[in-house]
Amino acid sequence: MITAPAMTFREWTGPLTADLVLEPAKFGLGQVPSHLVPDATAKAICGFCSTGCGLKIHLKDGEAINLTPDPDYPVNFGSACPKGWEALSVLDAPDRATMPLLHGKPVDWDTALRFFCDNMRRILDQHGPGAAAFLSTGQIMFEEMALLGALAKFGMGMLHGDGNTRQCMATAVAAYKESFGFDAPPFTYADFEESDVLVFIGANPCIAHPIMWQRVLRNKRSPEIIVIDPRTTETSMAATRHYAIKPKSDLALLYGLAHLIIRDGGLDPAFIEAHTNGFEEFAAFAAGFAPERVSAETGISIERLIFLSKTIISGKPRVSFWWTMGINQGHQATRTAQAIINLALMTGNIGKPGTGANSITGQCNAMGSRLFSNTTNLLGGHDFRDAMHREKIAHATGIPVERIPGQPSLAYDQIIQAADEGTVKAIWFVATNPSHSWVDQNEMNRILDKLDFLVVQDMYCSTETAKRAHLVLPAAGWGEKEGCFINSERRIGHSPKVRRAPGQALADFHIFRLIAQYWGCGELLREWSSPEAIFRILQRCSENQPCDITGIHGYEMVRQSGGVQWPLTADQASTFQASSWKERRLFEDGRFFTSDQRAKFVFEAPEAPPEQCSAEYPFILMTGRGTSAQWHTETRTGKSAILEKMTPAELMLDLHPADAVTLGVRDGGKVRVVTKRGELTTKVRLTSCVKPGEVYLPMHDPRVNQLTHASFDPHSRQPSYKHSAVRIESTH
Ligand SMILES: Nc1nc2c(c(=O)[nH]1)N[C@H]1C(S)=C(S)[C@@H](COP(=O)(O)OP(=O)(O)OC[C@H]3O[C@@H](n4cnc5c(=O)[nH]c(N)nc54)[C@H](O)[C@@H]3O)O[C@H]1N2
Ligand SMILES: Nc1nc2c(c(=O)[nH]1)N[C@H]1C(S)=C(S)[C@@H](COP(=O)(O)OP(=O)(O)OC[C@H]3O[C@@H](n4cnc5c(=O)[nH]c(N)nc54)[C@H](O)[C@@H]3O)O[C@H]1N2
Ligand code: SF4
Ligand SMILES: [Mo]
Repeated sequence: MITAPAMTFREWTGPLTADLVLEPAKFGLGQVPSHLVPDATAKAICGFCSTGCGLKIHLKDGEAINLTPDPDYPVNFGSACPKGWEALSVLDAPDRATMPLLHGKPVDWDTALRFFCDNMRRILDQHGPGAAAFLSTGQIMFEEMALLGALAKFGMGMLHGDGNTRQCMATAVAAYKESFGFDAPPFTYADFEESDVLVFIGANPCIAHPIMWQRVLRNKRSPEIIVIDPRTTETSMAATRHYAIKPKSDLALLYGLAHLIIRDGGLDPAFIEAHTNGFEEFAAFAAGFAPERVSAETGISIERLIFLSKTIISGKPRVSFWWTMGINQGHQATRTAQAIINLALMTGNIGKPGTGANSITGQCNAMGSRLFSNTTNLLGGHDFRDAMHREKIAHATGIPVERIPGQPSLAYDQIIQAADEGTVKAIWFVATNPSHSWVDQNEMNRILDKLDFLVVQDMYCSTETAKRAHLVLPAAGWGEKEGCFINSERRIGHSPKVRRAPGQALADFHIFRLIAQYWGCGELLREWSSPEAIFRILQRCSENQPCDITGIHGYEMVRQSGGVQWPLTADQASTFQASSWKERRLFEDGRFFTSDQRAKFVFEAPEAPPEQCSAEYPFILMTGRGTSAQWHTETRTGKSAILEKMTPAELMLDLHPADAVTLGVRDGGKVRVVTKRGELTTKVRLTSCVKPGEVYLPMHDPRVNQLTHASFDPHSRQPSYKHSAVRIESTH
């Protein structure tokens, strides 16, 4: 039975997502304009979140006229969230970039490309390969990401490139690599349905992944659903238990649970013995996390801690752990993600239906970026520093090995720091809007304004970053170009071109090809001639890696089979049956990707977050998603009239009523939110969904990151967006 999650949220005053999921017609969605009748249907994958829903695009004379969710796609079975339903309408917006803009003035492509190449070449020639960088995205097709990475690094000779996935998935990548030996999220969405206990930690899928939440609602095992989140969220209201943890105390909680599981006999000794390393040391370390200490550090009572560990122990027998940005964005994020992995390993909850230590990805192609963006890793999850890997990739791509750099790029924050120091002089942003979304925004914008050359390649010319750019390259968006995405469960899906891009906007793929031509490295990338040709090159790059996809017979197989989860080796392909291979998880044989095939227990002592409350800044500000109708910096979702109706009219700070009394603030009143870095004025919503001393702002307002404190996990270099000290002042 499907129930409506948002409706259980009594204090929720916004639009009801669930209404739209269940009754789209009420909102005028999915209806064919009366003067048009579709003559064909194309199958696509949604280009917003990492759920990767299948959409049917209805065509008239080869052009899209509307869409409906695909009932046959093994991800969403006919449902879509508001963003998916509105994916076509956001393409028609008056601020679409239709011409290249040079210093804000329209120019033709020839002028733009010459200007791009002249400036990049001058900077690289004068200052060396580290002087220019690209920053890409989890939101274009992975064939395009790979072409960008190959063009910039192998063709143009740039050393540094990273992406917005640093803001998002870097922690999960670092955690999995060290614990499992490869960046390998093990789950499949069927695990939502096959679990007895689902533990969501720092994740709010009712808002951020609504169709994954629909999969949870299909679970027929009467599961215990546990949400660990400092706030009372839509997801926690729909769960069976909510643990309103003190912000950023997850590490203590997770070690405390390990302590209790060991104490109360909840281990799976056979699994630990056969498939892991380092448990003895971890057990000795966890002995220091007795419930008294953990209760004091997390704000959760000893009774509730014991209940939680008992629930995991008696998981009847399947327990799955799911995490997102509440974990990935933190000052000790990698160790926290690994503390979740440790719980799954010690209880043997991995590689079986309904189990796993499962990081949910964010953007439609975050997973594609992790494997194929050629930024942190060499194409296909390889290591730039490894000479054998460079040889292999040279062979697979036809690029001479001496053009492949022997060192990885700087991380995003290090590139920005280098720009501040003046060693990076040019940055090329593709499909990301960091003047809004990067942490400590005033500082970021100050540094961006110092650059000799700032290029933005985007669908819209009005983004905060595009407004600061010397050169804007107009890009086609989802639906206006073809290629593949990889969703959270490692499923590769294909998305076709179903309409023309406006004006002179071009697919990122074509922009990269043109730049290669103008730069003079077109011949080097000769084989990278179409998205599908690049797909074949990337298949070769994946050979013998955990993400081996050499068994896929081109786009046709991806389209016909409802997507293909990686890996699919040539051997596996001989037995591939689309019907019986709809859901696959990793580690069913207990063999991991480390050199001895054992998973590793990794741990470290918890430390206090770098920015603490003080008398001057007494509140903790958390940030994250607002509603299911809003996407990040709202360049796309802000353009739909329907989504606009589902979005609060203005920014609202969630504040506890007890704090409002002390501050003398009314519900709906205005306050100033002040940090050491900046301030903004906002309306207040009084709600006990936040605890006293804690406040929340959605990230979609362009001012919010003026407040956020820039601290970074040392292993993943992912920013911590969810812990800043603020002061609240009444404005009257
Ligand atoms: N509608 C919509 N959906 C989206 C997106 C969007 O912009 N809009 N973005 C997509 C992307 S790229 C991503 S990465 C995902 C993000 O998906 P989520 O991670 O689910 O979303 P967030 O709201 O950023 O954060 C999740 C929760 O972490 C909690 N949290 C904050 N601090 C802590 C803490 O210290 N500990 C714990 N345990 N929890 C904490 C917050 O209260 C919040 O409810 O969403 C994807 N889906
Ligand atoms: N305070 C706070 N800040 C956060 C977060 C948080 O929780 N709190 N979360 C962080 C996370 S997890 C993420 S992922 C980031 C997201 O941050 P951003 O990546 O900056 O967010 P988007 O708005 O998705 O930006 C994508 C840009 O690409 C453009 N675009 C879309 N499709 C295409 C295309 O096909 N081609 C081209 N060339 N352009 C295209 C869009 O118009 C948009 O300008 O934000 C981070 N920032
Ligand atoms: S849940 Fe994600 S993939 Fe599915 S329709 Fe919504 S935004 Fe698109
Ligand atoms: Mo993200």
